Amino acid sequence: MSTACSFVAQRLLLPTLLSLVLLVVCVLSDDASTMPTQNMSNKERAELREESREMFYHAYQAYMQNAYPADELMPLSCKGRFRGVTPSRGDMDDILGNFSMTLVDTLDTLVLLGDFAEFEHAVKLVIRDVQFDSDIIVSVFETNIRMVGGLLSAHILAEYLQKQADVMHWYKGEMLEMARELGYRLLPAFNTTTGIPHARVNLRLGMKDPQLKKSRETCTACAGTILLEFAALSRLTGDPIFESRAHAAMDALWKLRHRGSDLMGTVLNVHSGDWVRRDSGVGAGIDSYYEYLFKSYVLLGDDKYLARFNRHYNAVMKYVSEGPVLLDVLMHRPHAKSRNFMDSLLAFWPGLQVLSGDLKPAVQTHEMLYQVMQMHTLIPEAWTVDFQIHWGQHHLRPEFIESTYFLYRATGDHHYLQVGKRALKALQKYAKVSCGYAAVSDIRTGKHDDRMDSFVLSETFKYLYLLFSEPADLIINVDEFVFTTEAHLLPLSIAQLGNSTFNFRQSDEHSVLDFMRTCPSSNKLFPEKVRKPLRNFITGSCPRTSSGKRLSALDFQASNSDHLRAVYDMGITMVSVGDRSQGKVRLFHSFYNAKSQEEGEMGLQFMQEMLELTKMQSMNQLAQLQAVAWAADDKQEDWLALMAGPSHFSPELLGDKYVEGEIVLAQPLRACDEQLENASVMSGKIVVAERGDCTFVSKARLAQKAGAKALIVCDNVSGSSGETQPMFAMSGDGNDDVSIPVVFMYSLEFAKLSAQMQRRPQLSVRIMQMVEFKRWQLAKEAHLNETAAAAAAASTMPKKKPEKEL
Ligand code: DMJ
Repeated sequence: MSTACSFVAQRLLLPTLLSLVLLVVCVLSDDASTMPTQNMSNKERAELREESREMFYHAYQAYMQNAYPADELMPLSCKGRFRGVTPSRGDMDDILGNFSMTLVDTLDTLVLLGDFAEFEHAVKLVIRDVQFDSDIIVSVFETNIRMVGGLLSAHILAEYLQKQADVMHWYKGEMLEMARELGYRLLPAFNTTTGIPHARVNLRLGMKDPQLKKSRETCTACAGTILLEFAALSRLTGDPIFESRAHAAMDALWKLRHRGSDLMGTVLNVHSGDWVRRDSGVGAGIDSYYEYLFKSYVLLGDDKYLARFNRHYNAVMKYVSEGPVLLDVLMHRPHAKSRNFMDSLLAFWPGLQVLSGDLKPAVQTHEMLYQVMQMHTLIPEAWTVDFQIHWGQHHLRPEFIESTYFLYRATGDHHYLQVGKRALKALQKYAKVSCGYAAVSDIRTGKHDDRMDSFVLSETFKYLYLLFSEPADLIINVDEFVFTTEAHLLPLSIAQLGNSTFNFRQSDEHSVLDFMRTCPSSNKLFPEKVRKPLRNFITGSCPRTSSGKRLSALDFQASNSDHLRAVYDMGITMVSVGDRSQGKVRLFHSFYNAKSQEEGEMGLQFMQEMLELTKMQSMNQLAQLQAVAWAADDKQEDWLALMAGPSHFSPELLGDKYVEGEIVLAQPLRACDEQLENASVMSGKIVVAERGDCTFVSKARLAQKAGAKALIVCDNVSGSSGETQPMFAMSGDGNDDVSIPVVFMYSLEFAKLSAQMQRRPQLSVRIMQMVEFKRWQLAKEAHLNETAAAAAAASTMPKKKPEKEL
């Protein structure tokens, strides 16, 4: 049996410079990994369904017995997390409102599991214990999706059970009233010039809380993930205010799209409507905005939302999606990638693609995610383009399982059951603790985190249970419901309740609807065929093959149609990456696509040559790499340099240009406040600030305002290093007001600089082009060698004969 081979030679470092990006994937056709997935027996599937149920109860009981009425369980401490009582985790705690969030979030999962008795008990507890009149600032988005959504779906299911199962006759709509009350408490957040809601609101004081005075920024997903719950709330209570506010927010967001690219950024100012972060992808900060556009169409039947979704979807598929990979771009410069990593939230995307009918890319991206999972066992919070861990946490998120579930429902392919099984077993092995399931703080070490987010019960275990259930196992027909972003069930019948405030007009965007009826038709799609070329995306090695008469990589010209055909026959497909004018292409090689075994092998050799060429090109990267250098001794003879990345928004240090100055740490180190505490000592110095809390460019502006000569941003992820991770260029926000050089250093490199700073408090550093630094060192060495050689020569040369013998 021949070996499956694949290797990745993907460098997406400094994307503006690299002229060739290679991604090589090769699969030998008779490899075992390409065999169709084994079907899962009904017995095994039922066992996994029961195991999912047990997982749910293990977590649920741990919460109920040790944490309730707290918002969350802390599974390592085995106690509840209460806002204002448990030590604060900063902004992260805005999720918590001391309103028993995990229980509310979990109610409808109990119904899906068929546990009516526990559901009834839990509903009684919620009605008895949960209240909202607290002087607490909460996230509008999280409160809406977890609490309002949880209450609404529990209300709907309680009424459903009254009718269908003849239970809970005492229930009189109390949870709907609670949802209405909570909705009112969120409404003050919508009083903005644009109609786009503030990110946070005080449950008791609304926006009158002095801490919210400066509130300005929100994320696109935060503002755009309201409509499903608010429409349901309006339609069920008859009060139109909620739905009208949510529609207005969606309309305002739509107006902010980039008119050229149709993309959205991730952070905006709710008053001015200006973009604060123009990065555009499908993960953190934007994910559920796209989801709610599509699902608002499904739930409410308003074509306008489908048309908008389609416009964005086309843009995402054009700029963000590269085969199976999804990488952020800048909304106003969509041909250039702005990030070199993907985050785990984007794993919901294939599920959304399935719902929208675009199955083939859904299969591909899911396969990429599965390979990341196979490589690291648990999907990390973020991973780089070459599938290395970028952020090592694993929060037991549902997104990958959610997509697996929707793909299984759409295709019936047992591969997805096997994927789900693997995900389930990984959770059992690495996340199960005696008191519930604990998130993992770093999947490289397996160390646990003392958190179990409410979505573990409301989504992760729900989707696992659904994946392993036959429709007949469920008491409700899930096809009659829309799953909110928190996996709460809202019935499609809500559309029939109508809307007293909104007339759905047929908009001029209507024509885009045709998109949904275009290829690929899922009827013709065989997922195994799509997945197969993507197998072994990440690991493996390629055997050498004998050389025949063939096109060599060196001779290859992309403008030559014969060459293109030859390359195609060898099983190589080419995808343009980023700005086409820069001629970057990614090559995929697959034996599966080759015309013959022989040509497949030629293709492999071609790819190896390309790799060599790429390596040489990586020398060019050096040209972009910056150096932070300092003299190791007082005589300034020996210099040391550490690598740093440049930025897109600051002047480049090329050739013999450099900046030099004493180094000073920003206070506070994150440099995100309006003013730096030690601004007075920064004039003419090189400032160091830590990554995080605000954008790179805003840190730069602050340092510049304080008179700094340059800024070094150091990474906030411990253990990161340019030796193991691709260096990247920091992106800005499209403005060019930063005139000081700004460079980025990963943690391990910065630790070395920091050690120097401790030893020499007045340390002066020089920032320059790395290649110049190397050249400078080589010249110095050459000079020293020459001098040494001259001296040596002088000492060995026969002494000039004295004129006269003495
Ligand atoms: C959930 O709260 C929701 O799925 C949300 O849309 C995204 N984040 C979490 C799960 O990761």
